[in-house]
Amino acid sequence: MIFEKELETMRRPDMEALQLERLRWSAQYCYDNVAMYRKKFDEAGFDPGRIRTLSDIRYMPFTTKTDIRDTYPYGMFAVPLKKIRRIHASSGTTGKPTVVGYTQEDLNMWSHVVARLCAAAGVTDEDIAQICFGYGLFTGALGLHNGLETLGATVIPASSGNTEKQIMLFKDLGVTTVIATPSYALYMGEVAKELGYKKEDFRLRIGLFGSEGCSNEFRSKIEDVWGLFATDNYGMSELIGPGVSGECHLRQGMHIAEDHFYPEIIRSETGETLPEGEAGELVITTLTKQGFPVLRYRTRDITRLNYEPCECGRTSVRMDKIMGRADDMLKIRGVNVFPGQIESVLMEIPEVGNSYQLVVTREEFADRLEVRVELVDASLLESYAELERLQEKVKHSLRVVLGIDAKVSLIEPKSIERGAGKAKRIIDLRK
Ligand code: DLL
Repeated sequence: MIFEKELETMRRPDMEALQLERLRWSAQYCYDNVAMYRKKFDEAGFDPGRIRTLSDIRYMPFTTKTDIRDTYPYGMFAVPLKKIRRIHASSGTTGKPTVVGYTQEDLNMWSHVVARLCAAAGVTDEDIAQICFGYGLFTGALGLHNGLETLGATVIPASSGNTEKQIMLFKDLGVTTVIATPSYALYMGEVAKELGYKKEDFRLRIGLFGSEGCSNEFRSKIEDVWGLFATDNYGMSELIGPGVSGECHLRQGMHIAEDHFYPEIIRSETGETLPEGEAGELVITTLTKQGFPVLRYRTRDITRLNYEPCECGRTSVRMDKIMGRADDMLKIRGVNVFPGQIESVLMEIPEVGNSYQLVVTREEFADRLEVRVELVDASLLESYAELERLQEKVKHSLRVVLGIDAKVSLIEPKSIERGAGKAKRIIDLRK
């Protein structure tokens, strides 16, 4: 089902005309209402009134996480606090969180874009959706919650954690749609199996996953354990939360809600705009947001854009799965690798379990990587010869597929701590 046909199937010239009109509005609005933007524009000699074409955006200064930090907590809000209906925040790994605010119009838009993506994945008003993201400052839970209600689905706000109860609810309430991080979805599947459930005990048919990377191989494991169809969904708090982009039922890239979010791809090192199809850092400009608008926000996420209309009928530009964060890219003896590629290799090896960690250290100016990966079966640990054989197999696959040499440590099943939110897979000891 297409939720907002007119907008989702718009011809490219019409979409560009709409975007240009909105870009001009958004740039002027930020200049008039946020001191930080006014200062940046003035310093760069950028006059928002002179935007004539979409490509003029390249003259506009970037916005970064540092700008948000420097104006903590409300310095980038463009309306008086009285008009802010909701505040969310993302837990910064260091220091203060990133605080974002929504007006009523922003909340309405958010619900709409999320409803669209849920519909694109195949969710309907007949579905019963259990939200296993943590409710709270994180945008995932309330974002999906309101979007699914807007679509007309029945929403169960289970929140994250208490895994056995989640599984009981899936079964007893006839849940058809699950919303979680991929790592938590697979973990719940492992627990359900241990408790003796079979996938036929459940009515789950669709999983809307996101908020962290998930290789196709990892996704197949989730689909197998639950017997469902999974889509990938992307967003970030600074932009709105979930709802920026997501896969339709054909899963040929994530459709961007382009009428509200204007995407560009740049080369991180230089800031130059890259042509269509090239991989680089995703930069997003919000076109309609009022409470916390961002202009040319550097997401640090690496992807690629495809403007070909999709066979599903939607004409919106699609982005590839996130290949990694600009900050996460590992350079192992000259070879660039993203953690997601390592995941793909690991998940193809049957003896390897579902959890892994990448420990990065720097010795003598070179990054060194240790891949710690759980075994499926603890009995392997008893046979030294078997263990060594498997270790060599994992090492070999990493070398053949990615061209890197890593230290491989095989560890007991369930020895890596499981969480209900985003999995912590990279331990960077370089800093
Ligand atoms: O994770 C928003 C969200 C919630 C998206 C629920 C989808 C579903 P933050 O907590 O601000 O917001 O984290 C944003 O998470 O910059 C990416 O690095 C990563 N991320 C989000 N979605 C994906 C995805 C939410 N589908 C950061 N694949 C982003 C890979 C993702 N990484």
